[in-house]
Order: sequence, then structure tokens, then C-alpha cells
Amino acid sequence: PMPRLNAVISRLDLRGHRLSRADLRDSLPRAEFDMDDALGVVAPICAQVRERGAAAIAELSEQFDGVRPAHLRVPAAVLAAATDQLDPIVRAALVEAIDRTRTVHTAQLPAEHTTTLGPGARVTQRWLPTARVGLYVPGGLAVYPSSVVMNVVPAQVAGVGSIAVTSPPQRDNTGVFAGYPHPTILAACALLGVQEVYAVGGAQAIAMLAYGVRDADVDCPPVNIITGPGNIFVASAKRHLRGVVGIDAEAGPTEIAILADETADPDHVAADLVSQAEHDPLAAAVLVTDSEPLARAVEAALARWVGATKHAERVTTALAGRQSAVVLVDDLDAGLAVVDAYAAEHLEIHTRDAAQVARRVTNAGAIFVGTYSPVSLGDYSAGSNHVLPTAGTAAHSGGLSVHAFLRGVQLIEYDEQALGQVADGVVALARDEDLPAHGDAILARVGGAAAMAGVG
Ligand code: HSO
Ligand code: ZN
Repeated sequence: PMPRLNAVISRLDLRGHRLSRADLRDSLPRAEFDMDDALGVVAPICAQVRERGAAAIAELSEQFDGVRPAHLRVPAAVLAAATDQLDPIVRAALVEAIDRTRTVHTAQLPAEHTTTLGPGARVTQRWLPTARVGLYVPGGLAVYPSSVVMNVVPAQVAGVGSIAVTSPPQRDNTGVFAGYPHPTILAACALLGVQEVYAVGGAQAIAMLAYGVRDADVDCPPVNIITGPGNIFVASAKRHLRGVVGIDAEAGPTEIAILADETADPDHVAADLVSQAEHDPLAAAVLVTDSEPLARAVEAALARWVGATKHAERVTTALAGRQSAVVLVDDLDAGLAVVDAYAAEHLEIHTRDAAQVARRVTNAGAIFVGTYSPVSLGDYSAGSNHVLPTAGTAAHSGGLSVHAFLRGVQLIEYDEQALGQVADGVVALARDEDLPAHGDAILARVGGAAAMAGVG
């Protein structure tokens, strides 16, 4: 083979290998992301916020964000100013994204369902929203007003009554926005009707939401659930405080995998790999294909796209990193085995019969079908959610949805006769577990006085 000098992205040739899923998982590129290291920083931060509240948060913001906002909670007038100065085109785009996201998430709502197991024996499955949630919106390398939409909409559709959003203070903001989160983030909150917004980022934000903070300037009651992506410190704080609060899936650096055959458009493939590499030098971009000509064409296209893109340095680092590669496989079946083993956050299908191929995928956070459904569409305006499982966790978790904010609660309603029908069985199982008082609780109702002999 020709030597590939100065390659933009490395190649992994799996042709001729028949690897098991476990071996595939080990040989595929993936970023090392050690959250336990961050815990040493994060645990004392959480303890400080718990003990000293707002004063600790202000000091930590100064230390980590380089700015101390006038108020930890963004004043209503600042939210209003953000909506007033919002570019009308961006405003219309946000409204469109909100509408589509709301439509899709409304269709996720599960119905209450009652099962009748016999006369007088009913179990009802209810779905209740959690009372109060905290949503983290990142604001480091990039700011994400779109993430406001992706977190707030499912919570609202689920029926959550109290929603707090928090996002890091921006050092470069000027005028009324000085020391507050990015104005478009504030405007997105206001458009969604969220008035409780905090200028707090990092691990201190997660601690604030989990423990609550109350002093003269700020009253943030503790939340029941925290969702939303963040950097390694945010993720580590969420892991640390899980149990104190409910937490969504952990989100690491973003990933895109593309399964393509020779029918794929190399420019579309290259543009999409670059689009997600733009997030983070640790972002992963992986092309899986059975076509060597396509692989070559994409590598050439990548060189062109990388040269022309704004965040070329970040993109180059991400594509050259050990987490990114072009993976060559024997055929489509082998390609499907690779993408299932990888379990990408985002998977695009650029093959013949893409819809059918997509149905065969079993592990992915979200699947983008065909050349006109790029990840960028899903990042903003498809209606789907962009908070998705990374680092292979798509093998056991799904993306953010209304379900994250709902709890299943069962209503058990039996009458005397129906209890009598199943009494012998319950008593037998209770005795078998050596928990006879459980059986007695049944017999006290339906067994008559004789059955209580053992008690008297
Ligand atoms: N691709 C990111 C989400 C995002 N992209 C926000 C642009 N803005 C993680 O799914
Ligand atoms: Zn993105």
C-alpha cells in the first residue's frame, strides 16, 4: 500500500479479520476519558458549596470562569434584554427548533394504563413528572443555546413544574450581560418561559442544584434531577452527587460514526466528520466502509474541508487523535458489526437502502438515515434530542427524552374477593422466604379467625 504521509486521519484495516464483538470493541478507536482524576478537584468544590453556599460559588466562578457576576441568579430585566436584542433570524430559527422538538417529545408521552387481572383485581401504571429539575447548559469552548431547547422541552412536556437552568458566566460579555451566560442562552430560556436562570458553571453549578443554596441574594431550592452535558468536571460532579439527586446518562466528548458504501458522497461524509470534530479536540470521527475508493475520496475531501474550516486547529487535533479513524471492512455485514460494537453517540448511514440498513443497527444514540439527514440537522432542528449517550454507553442507555423526567408509579387495587383468590399463593411464597408475618398480613384479612391461630 502507498504510504500516507501527513494523513488527516488514521486508517484501521479490519478486512480479512472476523472479530467477535468484544475484540472489535477493544480494537476500535476511543478516547481515554478518566473521570476519576477529576474527582479529586470536584469533591472539595461540592463540599465547599454545601457548606458556604453563594459565597463559595462566587469565589469559584472568579477562579474558574475569570468573572464574578453581580448576581448568581440572572435578573428578569437581563433575560428580557436578551430577548429584545436577539437577531430576528436566530429567534425564528429557535422558535422552529422548539416547535419541532416539542412535537416529537409530546409523542413520547406514555399513556396511563390499567390492567385487570381478574374481577376486583387491578394494577394501574401511572407516569408522574418529577417536581423540580436543574438543567446544565455548557458554555466553555462553545456556547449551546440549542442545548437549552434539548433539555427544557422534554422537562416541560413531561409536566415538570419547576425548572432551573444554569450556565457558566461569560468573561467576554459586555453591557447589561456582563458576567452572565451568553445572551442567546438567556434568550432561549426566556422564549421557553424559563425565568429561573443562574450564572453558575462547572462542578459548583451541579453542587448548587443538588444541595440548594439560600442566602440574601439567591434562593435556589434543591432539585430532584439534573440533566445536561458538560465538561469533565461537570460530568464528574454529577457522578459524585448521584444519589443526592437523579442524574441523566454521562456525556463525554461527542462522537460521529458513519457507515458508508461506494454510493456515498465523499463531500457529505467529510463535511459531517468535520462538523462534529469541531466540538472538541477530543471529539471522535469514525468512518466505517467496505469501499477503499470511498475511503480514499473521503480522506482527500477531509484535507480540503479541514483547510477551509474556521476551527481548523481543533478539528485537526480531533481527526488526528487516536479516537478517530477510517475503518475498512469486508462488506456491509462486517460494517454493521463494527458500528454495533462501537455504539456511537451519532451514527449516519450513507449506503444503498439506508432505511433498511438503519433498521439492522442495534447500538447507537441516534441514527441519521441517508445523505439528507446529517447530524447537524439533529443538533438543532430535526425535532429529535441532541443529548445522547457517548463512550459506548449507547449499548445500555438512550438519549434524553420525556422519560428522564417521569417516574412510573403503580396503583394496586384489589378487593376482598380478589385478595382471597391469590391469598394461598402469597402465604406459600412468604413461608418459603421464611417471612411468615407477610403471610399473616394476608390471612388477617381473608383467612378468618382460624388462620390467625398461629398469632394468638
Ligand atoms: N453535537 C452535539 C450537540 C450540539 N451540536 C450542539 C451543536 N450544538 C452533541 O450531540
Ligand atoms: Zn454538534
